[in-house]
Amino acid sequence: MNETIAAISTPYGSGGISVVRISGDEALFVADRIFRGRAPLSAAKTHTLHHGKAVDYANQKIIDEALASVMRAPKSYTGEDVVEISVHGSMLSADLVLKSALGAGARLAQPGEFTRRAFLNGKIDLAQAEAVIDIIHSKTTQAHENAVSQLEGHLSGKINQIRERLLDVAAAIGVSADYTDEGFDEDGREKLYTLLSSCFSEVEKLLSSAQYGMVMKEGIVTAIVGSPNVGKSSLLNLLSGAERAIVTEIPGTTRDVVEETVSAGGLLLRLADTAGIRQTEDQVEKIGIERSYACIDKANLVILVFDSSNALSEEEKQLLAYTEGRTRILVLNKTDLAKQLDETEISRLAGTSPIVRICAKDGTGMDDLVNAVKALFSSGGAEVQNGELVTNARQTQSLLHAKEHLEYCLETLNRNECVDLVSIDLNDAIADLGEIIGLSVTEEVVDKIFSQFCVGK
Ligand SMILES: Nc1nc2c(ncn2[C@@H]2O[C@H](COP(=O)(O)OP(=O)(O)OP(=O)(O)O)[C@@H](O)[C@H]2O)c(=O)[nH]1
Ligand SMILES: [Mg+2]
Repeated sequence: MNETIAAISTPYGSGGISVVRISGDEALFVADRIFRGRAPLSAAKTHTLHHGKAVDYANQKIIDEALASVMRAPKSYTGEDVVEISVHGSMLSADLVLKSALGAGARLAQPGEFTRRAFLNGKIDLAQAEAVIDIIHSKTTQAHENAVSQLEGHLSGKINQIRERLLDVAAAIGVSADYTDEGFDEDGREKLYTLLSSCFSEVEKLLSSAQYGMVMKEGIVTAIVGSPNVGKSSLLNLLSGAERAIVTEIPGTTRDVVEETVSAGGLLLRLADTAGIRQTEDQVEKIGIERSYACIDKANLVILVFDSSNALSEEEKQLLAYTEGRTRILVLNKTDLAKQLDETEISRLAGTSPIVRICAKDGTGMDDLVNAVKALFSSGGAEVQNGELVTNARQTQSLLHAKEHLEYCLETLNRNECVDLVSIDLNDAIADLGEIIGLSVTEEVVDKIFSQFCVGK
């Protein structure tokens, strides 16, 4: 733990600057051996910047012009003494500075080791460490905003708040078991029940945000399906702003699944344009249609496209039946042409699914489509405040366990059983919430989380 570590913290390649980060008890000592400035860095005040030269420790040859920033423990990213040496954005300069630091007594940092030290030194909790990964990997403004807010501790604060209320309840039960024979009276039990059920609903609320949180971060897997020639590929091209898929007036143009990821209305759509569904004897088209169904089956969202200049076909009715109960949007395309589609019938078959009219030829109605997607996927997020959105599978799992244990607590109270019996499940729920912020996690879990980081972070 106290070994001094070093790594290149900027991406591999050429750029404006490259940064070599050094952290640990000996960071200033190592830095002094490889950096020549006006005065030794070990004499520098914390949070100061120094101009000088990075040198090769082995032969004292100048590597590059450099700036060194000094951040002393505990007010640094890792909580230890940290020196960051910036050189010109050349991979060679950065590599040489790193080698020099390793020669001068540092050891190469493992992936995520700087952030891991921040966690072990109590600078951030585990949910905040996960927010750091999310910031690095975020692909939409919304995911980014939520991750930043999580790093500030909003989710952790919420979890802590619930956990502390549960700890109070556990303490009250403990006291009653120690000092009284008869335990809680009717009034006391009722208070206990109210307290526990309010914690239960808080956990439930966080969980209800998780489904939305996950699609917000990972993207919405979206299948564009329908009969041949209705304009599925045209829609894909329009959404992606590029001629991604081949569009022709020949029905059955698309055979393979064409995938594209686009950002729309702050959400990430993982689009799959598929082969038009119809009866066919063509071997290749048949395989394509099988793949269309496979896409529907694994999608979070199905966009069913219809040609409004054609009447509804039997196959389209079957497709509507096949996708019933799925999160779907019905898109009526080609609104520039004379209408043949019976809209009363389609409204009836749509059930609660939204219907959007578009013209893929000129882009009319695209805002309505994006708004329909947003309306379907933002509701879970509306329940909680920004930064309290759960976007992580591990955290979701712990919340699920906490919810289960709290449910058992409430059942025990309902059965009028001895209050002592509540303790076991209550303590489990407290531990589950602790897992989220890293209070009760195994080394294995910690390893797994930090292995997702890159070297230098
Ligand atoms: N008038 C009009 N034509 C359109 C519109 N959208 C698409 N088309 C035309 O309809 C034809 C089929 O479009 P595609 O996007 O290839 O349709 P598809 O559903 O992908 O067809 P398959 O891949 O064969 O299943 C092309 O000639 C398009 O130019 C529209 O809004 N209005
Ligand atoms: Mg197509």
